[in-house]
Amino acid sequence: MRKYLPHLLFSFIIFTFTIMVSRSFRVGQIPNGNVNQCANCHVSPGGGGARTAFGETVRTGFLQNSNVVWGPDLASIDSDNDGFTNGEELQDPNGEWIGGAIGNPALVTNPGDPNSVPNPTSVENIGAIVSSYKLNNNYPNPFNPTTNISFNLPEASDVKIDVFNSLGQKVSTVVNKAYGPGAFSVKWNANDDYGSSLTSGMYIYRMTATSGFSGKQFVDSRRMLLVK
Ligand SMILES: [Ca+2]
Ligand SMILES: [Ca+2]
Repeated sequence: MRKYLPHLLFSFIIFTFTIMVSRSFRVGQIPNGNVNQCANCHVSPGGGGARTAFGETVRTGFLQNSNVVWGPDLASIDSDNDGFTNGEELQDPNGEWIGGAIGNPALVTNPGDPNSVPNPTSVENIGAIVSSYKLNNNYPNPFNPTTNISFNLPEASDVKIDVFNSLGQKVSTVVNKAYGPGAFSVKWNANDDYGSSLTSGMYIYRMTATSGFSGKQFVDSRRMLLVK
């Protein structure tokens, strides 16, 4: 037995080395992969074993010769079903990354962990011409953990949307910036201003829009229900 020992030891070292190299190798095959390291794809932060939802997506459809095929297709999937695509979570929403630095690493979240979601929210212009101010019902509602809040601005305005809990305490500022005229949709992930997820309950969101021209103010608020 003893004469096999060096042999076994040698095989073990090669095996471990191969695993380490292949893992760190793959971490470098997705944008900002170094932020979450092995935890992007594996439940155990040290890597190996059971895969996260993102790891499963990669394993079942985006490996070529053991290399990760990053691109618009993988970027557009929301593997962990938290309301944000893999690309949004890894700071490359369109899947354009081909190596090197991209986006803001400080805003990267884990595409394999539904409890790791971007904060602050993303806002998109949904491209309609509108004639009056309006705050719409959030969708979906009830929601868990993300919902969309949409609003109309007939002219350029400073927009602030705050969320209050049932005690009337402000828990989150969803947006606070200037917009041109149009229809917009904001994704909110039920995190407070410190990045902690809020508990189930009724929340109120309030929009204050101040016209950049006349200074005229539009204020409206609505209720939404977070159910976990
Ligand atoms: Ca996601
Ligand atoms: Ca996530």
